[in-house]
Amino acid sequence: MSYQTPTWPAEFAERYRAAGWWRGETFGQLLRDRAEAHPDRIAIVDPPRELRWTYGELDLRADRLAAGFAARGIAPGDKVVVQLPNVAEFFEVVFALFRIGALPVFALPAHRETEIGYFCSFTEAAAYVVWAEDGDRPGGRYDSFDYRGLAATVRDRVPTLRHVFVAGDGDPGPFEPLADVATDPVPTTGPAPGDLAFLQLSGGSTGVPKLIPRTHDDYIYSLRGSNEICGVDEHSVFLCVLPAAHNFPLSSPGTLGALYAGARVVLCPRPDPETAFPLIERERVTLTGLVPPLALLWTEAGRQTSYDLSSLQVLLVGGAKFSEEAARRVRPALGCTLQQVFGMAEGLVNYTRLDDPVETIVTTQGRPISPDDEIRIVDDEDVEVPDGTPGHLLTRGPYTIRGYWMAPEHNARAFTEDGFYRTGDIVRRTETGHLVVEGRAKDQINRGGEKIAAEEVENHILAHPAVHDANVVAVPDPYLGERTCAYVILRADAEPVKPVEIKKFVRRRGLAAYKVPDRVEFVDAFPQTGVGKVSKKDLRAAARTPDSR
Ligand code: AMP
Ligand code: DBH
Repeated sequence: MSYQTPTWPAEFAERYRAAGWWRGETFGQLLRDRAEAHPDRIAIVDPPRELRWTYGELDLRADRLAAGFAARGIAPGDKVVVQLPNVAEFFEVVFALFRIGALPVFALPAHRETEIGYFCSFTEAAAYVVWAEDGDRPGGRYDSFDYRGLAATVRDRVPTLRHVFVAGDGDPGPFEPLADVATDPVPTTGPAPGDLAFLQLSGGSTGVPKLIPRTHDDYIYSLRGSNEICGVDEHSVFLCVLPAAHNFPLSSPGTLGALYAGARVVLCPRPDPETAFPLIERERVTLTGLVPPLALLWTEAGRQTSYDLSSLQVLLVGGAKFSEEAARRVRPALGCTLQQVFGMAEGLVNYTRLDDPVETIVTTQGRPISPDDEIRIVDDEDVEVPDGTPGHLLTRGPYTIRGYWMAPEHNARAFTEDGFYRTGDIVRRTETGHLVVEGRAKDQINRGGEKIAAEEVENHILAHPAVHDANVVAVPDPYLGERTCAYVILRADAEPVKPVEIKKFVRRRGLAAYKVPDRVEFVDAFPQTGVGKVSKKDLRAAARTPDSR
């Protein structure tokens, strides 16, 4: 482990500090400051459980849990994989870890043995936090998946994992209930503003997901910048609809932006309008963020709802390209301003501005948060192209990482020598400096905002004994934007298999369900490029016309 993950060179760090972007704040301290300034203001609302935690209560809970974690040997720099649904404990846990200087690794509820096992072993995680609810309660509020079973499998596979903590009122099984961990607070020094705060996940384009190291200073700047652009202040009420651990609802401006502003966070247990609309009415929600497929669903439902959505001022839509037609429908249906957001967990976040002309709001994905976000749009030879011409988006700036965590080979490809991140997105810049996402150069499928690395899924399909070769590509889909199609060549001597068996096989390997191919097609050969490489471009074209094979 002698590799040092690249970070900002000293002259950049100095510049970002001098400009006032990095202000020497930490998450642990910012919660303390808010709690001291307004202890009785509501910070977190967890509606299904009727929890309403004030800033004072969240602060105290974070302190008590931090003390309990520390007593169990969780130390500064330790990694803790956190896999929780949209529940109040998510914030108690991550702020406790922030206070210690231990690093949450933000897993999604959809992740399974393959992903969680990898996060735990690759980061040598000290602990893993999961959710269990009382199974007798009708309807199960989140998902019915048994995370304790997953935890048992992972613990057997990863000997370094010392603790599993179970949040929620379900039977913790052989593990320790999170509720038993908290104890009397002990003073701690806490991390420095330039220290890592957590590891975020990348959708990625490689065989295994990449981890994204974010510091207190850089991430908090992105929150402050986002709040200003999205109009978040202490009167705001943010509804967290997407999985809380995802970078978009976490930081754009997200739950952490809302807490930074001293605002209120309302946790939505499920993303459907039937769950969300009553909460918007009851809690007077002012802003929320959705991926495009949900935004379509909400605008459809919003047209004829009897719920009062008049408090909603801003709907952020991002994670995948939002079509112009769908974008035009937002205000008529929901009565709020659309704000497009084109962001990435690696850093750079672009927003349309609330006062941009409607045409800009519906036809672009916004412009960067910071005057110090450097944008380069280049051709295949890394030569800059003129405005209006699509090219590869490269970026560098005060909240964009200089390298993935412990990934030397990948970093050499994903970053230029002078530290620009190669986003893998194809964009063009308009005269107004807004970016329009035109496509993608990375080998990834964007399934309604859920990113899938083709190579990762291909590797799992290749493990099937009947499979000779596999290629996974995106197919256009009217609802999700894209779905996945796996083209598979079977071994000549293989027993016949059905497409559904390939899907089941991938699922059984313990992969998040959204990565299981939507469609599997058997072919005799793959189309090739001039130099004899598999042409994914031709495969994508073939996938558009299902009877072309
Ligand atoms: P990740 O790097 O996994 O955090 O995923 C970020 C990627 O999501 C970006 O690089 C884009 O490919 C995609 N993305 C996010 N927001 C948008 C958007 N508004 N329009 C198009 N693509 C988006
Ligand atoms: O897709 C993303 O990763 C994303 C989208 C919008 C993101 O990370 C963000 C805003 O911060």
